[in-house]
Amino acid sequence: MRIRPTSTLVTAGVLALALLRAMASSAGDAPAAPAAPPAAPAPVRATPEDVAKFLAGWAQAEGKDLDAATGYPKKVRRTQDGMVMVLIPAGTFQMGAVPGDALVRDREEPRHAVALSKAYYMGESEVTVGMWRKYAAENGLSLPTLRSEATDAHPVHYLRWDDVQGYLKWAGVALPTEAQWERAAKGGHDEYVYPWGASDDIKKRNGSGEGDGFDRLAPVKSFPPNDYGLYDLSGNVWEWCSDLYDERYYASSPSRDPLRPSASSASRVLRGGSCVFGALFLRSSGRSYSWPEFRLDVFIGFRCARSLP
Ligand SMILES: [Ca+2]
Ligand SMILES: [Ca+2]
Repeated sequence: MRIRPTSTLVTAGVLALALLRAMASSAGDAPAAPAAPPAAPAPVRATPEDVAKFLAGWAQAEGKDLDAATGYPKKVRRTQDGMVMVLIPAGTFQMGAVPGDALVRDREEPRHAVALSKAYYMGESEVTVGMWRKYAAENGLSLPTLRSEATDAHPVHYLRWDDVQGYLKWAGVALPTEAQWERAAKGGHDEYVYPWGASDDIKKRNGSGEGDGFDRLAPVKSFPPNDYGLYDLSGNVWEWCSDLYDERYYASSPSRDPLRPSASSASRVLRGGSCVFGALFLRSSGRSYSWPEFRLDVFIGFRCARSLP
């Protein structure tokens, strides 16, 4: 809006008055802070017996390092498929697009604080073809149609959300919630747009194009992990989450342990982009979706999670 010269002094006077009022207000009654999620209760450190009971039948400790807060192993290895899982701490993080991110979409806003009340194990990589081959053999199932470059070390792909439910039961795990996925991708850095930092880097992920060394799928762990020790959150294959997708969910989602409830035949969240996508979906806050009963895209896979009790 253009301000006419005759009104400039009046406008300046009004602005000065507003400024003085704001200063008086901040010196006295502070403006209300945005609502923060309630503080998570302090975790009770588990006994060795608790840990053994939790892991029985699906995983064992990988190494001797225990998490100081919970008493659980920092890493476990799943019994059925051999996948290593990393313990992600409970706590609060900022979910949604990082301020100043030029690629932000409405579905990633508003950015909001989310408290995850329980630590959880997250697969260090996408589930591989070799792991799925074992699952299929033990359960009399056929493999999905695989791309020609796929070896046992590549991520399994061309999977419907419905396809992975049997695998999850077999391996004793779950899909991550969308919040668990994003916290894991950010690696403890709320200000990171990508799992490794502020800007895209072809040395850190398998996205579209050959510049990163792979025209299509790459074997899992071909790129460096993020600060939580997790690989390929950005790119390679899309990863299913447990939540029902809702473009406007962030405007009303609970601040603690959000999980958009499941309903049959409704779209489900996909995260992380794939080897045929560019920066928009390779970002940690990028959100997409598909329907549970369709094979919409060749490059859809998954990784698994499991929350502490
Ligand atoms: Ca690539
Ligand atoms: Ca991925």
